[in-house]
Amino acid sequence: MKVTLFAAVSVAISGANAAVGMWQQCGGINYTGDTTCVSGAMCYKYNDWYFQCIPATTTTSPSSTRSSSSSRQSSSTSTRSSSTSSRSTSTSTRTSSTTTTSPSATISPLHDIAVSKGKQYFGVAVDSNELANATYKVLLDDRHLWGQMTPGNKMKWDATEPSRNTFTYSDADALVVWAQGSGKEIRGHTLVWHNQLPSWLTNGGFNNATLVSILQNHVTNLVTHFSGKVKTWDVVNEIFEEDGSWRSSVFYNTIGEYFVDIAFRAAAAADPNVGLAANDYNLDYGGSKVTAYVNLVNRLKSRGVKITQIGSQSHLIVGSMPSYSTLVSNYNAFVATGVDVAITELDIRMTLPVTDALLAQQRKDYNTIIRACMAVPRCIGMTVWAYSDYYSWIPSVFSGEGAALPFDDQLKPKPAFYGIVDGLNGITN
Ligand SMILES: *[C@@H]1O[C@H](CO)[C@@H](O)[C@H](O)[C@H]1NC(C)=O
Ligand SMILES: *[C@@H]1O[C@H](CO)[C@@H](O)[C@H](O)[C@H]1NC(C)=O
Ligand SMILES: CC(=O)N[C@H]1CO[C@H](CO)[C@@H](O)[C@@H]1O
Repeated sequence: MKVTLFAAVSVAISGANAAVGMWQQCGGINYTGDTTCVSGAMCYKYNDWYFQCIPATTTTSPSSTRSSSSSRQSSSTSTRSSSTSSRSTSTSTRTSSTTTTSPSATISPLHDIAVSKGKQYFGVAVDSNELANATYKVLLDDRHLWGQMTPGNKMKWDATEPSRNTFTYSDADALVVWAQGSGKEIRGHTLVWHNQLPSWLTNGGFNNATLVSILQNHVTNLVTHFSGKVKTWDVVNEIFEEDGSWRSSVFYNTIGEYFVDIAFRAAAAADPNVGLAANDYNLDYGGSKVTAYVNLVNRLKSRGVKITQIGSQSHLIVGSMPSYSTLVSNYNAFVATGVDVAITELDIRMTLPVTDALLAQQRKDYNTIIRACMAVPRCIGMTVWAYSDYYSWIPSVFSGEGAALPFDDQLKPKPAFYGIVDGLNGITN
């Protein structure tokens, strides 16, 4: 997709009769409302069709790059915000009214921008139920927005080997077929994790030799099945505690730390071309957990075990972010061991209810981590853990928290989305 750069942007600083609230629309073709923002805000032109009140103190350069758009951001936005229950109706209206352009043409193409700046992809986690939602799928299908997908659950052990040596791939295969059809590379997630294991495995009481063969069989089966389709596997997931010690799991408790070597070796043998990652959360703040992974990579390499990437999940909290320099230094610590790094499960949650101040902070926080990845050449890509708050895992796991993703539950881009766009373009919010 062609990305048109706006050299000049209309900016109207708020006056005494300010009327439009922060983050609300203040201009654009077909927009008929007030064009003056509340005090402290300025009316910022995202494209010909959509101007929004953003903090006047923002350091965003007015010359920031935006994707060109020629469709109906203003009309679709107002339609969308009008009613929750009419979502599907408004979407079909929107779709049918934009016969000459993609329905998502007003949304900056994150993947295309990331690639144009030297990254491999900008991606999104997906689950089977989301593919059944035609409304959600419109943006999900967009290969310019998302060029990579990670299955949220369907490649995990409980989904793929529900009873011993019986492998079920139909759900995962459907996700793979869809991803390939919509121009997305695939991250396999995940071969070995202490959670979402079938009970035959956790309660089996297997001795070391038997569990080693079960582990090898599982890894070999999955990697072989998806060979040529999965680009990189999360071979192990969340194997360390916060203090860098080994996490208790059926694998560690029975086999010892060599379960990691065994899994990586089996994966490499099954597909010599696939990328092999260790993935974890809370790698954003530095400290013992980062050191544990740096040491792990060095140990694996010293034993001749192939590992190509550290995945930093980055499930983060609005206003509690690591600094830009901490993020960059963590990524560089991984890269120094000879592996790539990727941001694999990004979301930045807030304590509900949503406020303008939290949305503004969330924009800055997304912007910070995206800029950090952009600053490290071997930070190869970024993946959000679903794109809309409607499908976020956060509210079900963190009581009273949510709104963690760049689109709201009506699929309207939030300030965070524009923070990502700016971050990809190296612009500080
Ligand atoms: C589909 O997704 C939209 C927005 O994410 C949501 O409003 C709608 O309720 C979903 N539909 C179903 C059937 O889940
Ligand atoms: C289990 O077996 C593996 C493979 O032979 C070995 O590397 C590991 O040390 C053994 N673990 C224990 C606890 O004996
Ligand atoms: C609903 C509406 O007013 N649509 C108009 C939006 O702007 C275009 C281009 O100026 C017009 O052609 C539409 O009629």
